[in-house]
Amino acid sequence: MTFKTTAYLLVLIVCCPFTNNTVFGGVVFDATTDFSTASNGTGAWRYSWSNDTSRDGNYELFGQTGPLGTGPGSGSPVWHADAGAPTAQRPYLGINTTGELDGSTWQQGELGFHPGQSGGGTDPSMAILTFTSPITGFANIIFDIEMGLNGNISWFIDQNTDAGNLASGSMSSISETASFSIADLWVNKNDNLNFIVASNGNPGSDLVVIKQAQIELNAVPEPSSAMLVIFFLGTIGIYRYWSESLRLNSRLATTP
Ligand SMILES: [Ca+2]
Ligand SMILES: [Ca+2]
Repeated sequence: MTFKTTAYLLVLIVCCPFTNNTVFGGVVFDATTDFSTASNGTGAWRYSWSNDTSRDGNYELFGQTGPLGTGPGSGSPVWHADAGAPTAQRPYLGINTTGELDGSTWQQGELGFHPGQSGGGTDPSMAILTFTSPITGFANIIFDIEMGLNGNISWFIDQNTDAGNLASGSMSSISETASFSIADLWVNKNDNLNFIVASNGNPGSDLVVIKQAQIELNAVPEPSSAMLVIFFLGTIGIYRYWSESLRLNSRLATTP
């Protein structure tokens, strides 16, 4: 076997494993349209809370659903922390389905969350909207929030824990807004992107409305496209080499 043939065969061997990769890219996840009170903990989005303000990435899933007991969005089915009807002073997260405003800017159809106070006490607490990446790749994130009441909150966007903080800020008056966007953020499969609202002191009137929370995921650029080109060039090369050899052989055979 000549050097040329060996080289072509090596190209084929290297390229073949890359041609079966599944293409997964450009998929958009939207926290509002994807929201569900059917289950928590199995989908791309999860809804959690914390009894303290440690952003350690270890948060308690909301285990209860029920109609919000009082205040803006009253009557809307929300995820919350306690058995029984949720009160407005405890952590909750859900969509305003009733259109009840009660002095807030939380419109019908919008996702809102409230950090509340710690269970059985008055210490600050947190509400957390988590997106878990189903793939390794790049994420484009758009996140817009608005203060729904005259509370005082701090917010954070962490990749897994506070060590991976991407952005933070605070809001202290109704209708105040905050925005965050990032392009091509590297995420590993099962990385958690945590959108956190903390009560920042007094838990009263800490309603935060999510105007937009979208994540577009793009898989790592597939080696298959580039490798397929090399694969086909290699195949053509082998064919040409083989046909040239045949021609040469037949010429030699007919040479007296
Ligand atoms: Ca914790
Ligand atoms: Ca507060």
